[in-house]
Amino acid sequence: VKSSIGLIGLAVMGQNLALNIARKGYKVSVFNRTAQKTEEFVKNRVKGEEIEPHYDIKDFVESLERPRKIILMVKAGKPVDDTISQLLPYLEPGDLIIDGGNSHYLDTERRFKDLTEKGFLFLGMGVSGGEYGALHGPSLMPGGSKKAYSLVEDILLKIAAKTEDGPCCTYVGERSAGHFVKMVHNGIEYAIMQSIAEIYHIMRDVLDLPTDEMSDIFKEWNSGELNSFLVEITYKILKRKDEETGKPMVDVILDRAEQKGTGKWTSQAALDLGIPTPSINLAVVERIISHFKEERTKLSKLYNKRRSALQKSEEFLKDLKDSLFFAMFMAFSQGMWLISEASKEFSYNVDLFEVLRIWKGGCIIRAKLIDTLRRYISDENAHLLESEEVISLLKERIGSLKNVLKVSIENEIPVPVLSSAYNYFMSLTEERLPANLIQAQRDFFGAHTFERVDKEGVFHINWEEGEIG
Ligand code: NBP
Repeated sequence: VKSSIGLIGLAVMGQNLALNIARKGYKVSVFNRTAQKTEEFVKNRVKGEEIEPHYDIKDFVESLERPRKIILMVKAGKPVDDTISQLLPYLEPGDLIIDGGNSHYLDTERRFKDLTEKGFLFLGMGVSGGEYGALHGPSLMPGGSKKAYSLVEDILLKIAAKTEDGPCCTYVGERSAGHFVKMVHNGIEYAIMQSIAEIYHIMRDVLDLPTDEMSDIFKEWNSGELNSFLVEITYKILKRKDEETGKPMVDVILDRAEQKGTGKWTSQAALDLGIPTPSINLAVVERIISHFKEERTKLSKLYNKRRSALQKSEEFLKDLKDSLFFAMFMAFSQGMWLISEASKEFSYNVDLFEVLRIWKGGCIIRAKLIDTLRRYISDENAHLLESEEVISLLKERIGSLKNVLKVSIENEIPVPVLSSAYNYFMSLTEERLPANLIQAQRDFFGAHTFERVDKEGVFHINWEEGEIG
């Protein structure tokens, strides 16, 4: 019997996705560049699931039902192109390749065009939820063509995470829309992680709280409006002790954060499209700064920080909680606005309401807040700031955020993402920004012209001539 689907790439994600698909009743053929990984996978993890290992790419392709459907879970970049080149000689027009890795959307755009011209079908599919999600139900963000999606829709809906609003999978949009949306998902993830980290920093270095107590606080927050996967793992992380030293695990982990590029790509895309995503940008920058551990250590001795311990109080804990809510909201606001703009610019035809629905389960940024966002999202209100409920939610919390920023500044704690949320909000809600002065400066040194507030037209004056004072 031929397999319903094939999967190439048996690292953590591929193994778990193959098991997930097989457990939903589909026969799966698998292949991996290094044969030993395939052998180990079959020996150690396949327990009765209908998974057929292959050690030759031609045999692998021939084991599949027509039209063939092949998921790639290989490392993003060149490995995807290499794997596609190896496959093509054995495929027939109408066969479908699905790239489930974190590919850059411009690579997906190129591959989509190339494969479509050759008569093949292609989906660029974002997969979120890490290894647990891949096995038990990820959030799936496939983009490409509706025709390609319809070939695998039944499988994808079955393996995706489920919420009361249905499976966390939908046809996201044309061509590279799926990978674009997955990239922004990760950008939002960066901003929320950094916001949580900044709150933790204040708890640790201003409130002087023991990690167990911080854990209890995050746990309590997770039972309310901040309920989310990232807050949940935070309280679990803070509870964990190092087996060797007995110290809290976070205290023995080096403060240097790595990245694989999706946050940076989100910022790059946002700058190219002209959409403000300062919280995402600064979350990327802060990971970069974290890398300079030696410099930070040296400089910290040259500039002693002024810190005065603040007594923990219910009021200040509420300020922290409300600030985190505010920052989380702004991360989504920036991300959704970016997706909306990309959808227009690249004719993706993305349904923002559906994107939020498939982020409700399975993925890293799943959060209770998404239900609120879904009530108000639209192309006209993609940044989500215009509904009455949101206006009062934000107005009620701005005082808390100001207080947290004040305490951070007084205690010389860096809070780039919390303050970016504040400044993004304050700039967007300011009728008259000082950009008139910038336009004057541009006209002064570069004759870039300016518009006037009192009449139509484009103007330029010779700034060196005429009256001064
Ligand atoms: P990796 O990203 O570590 O990729 C390892 C796989 O790529 C192995 O199967 C490896 O084969 C294969 N590969 C490489 Br490396 N170079 C290759 C080449 N030139 N030709 C063919 N195959 C090649 O695995 P992962 O962490 O499971 O992630 C898979 C994809 O899913 C990535 O794009 C990742 O960004 C994305 N993703 C990961 C997560 C996560 O939590 N890890 C979450 C969401 C998305 P080999 O065994 O022969 O070396």
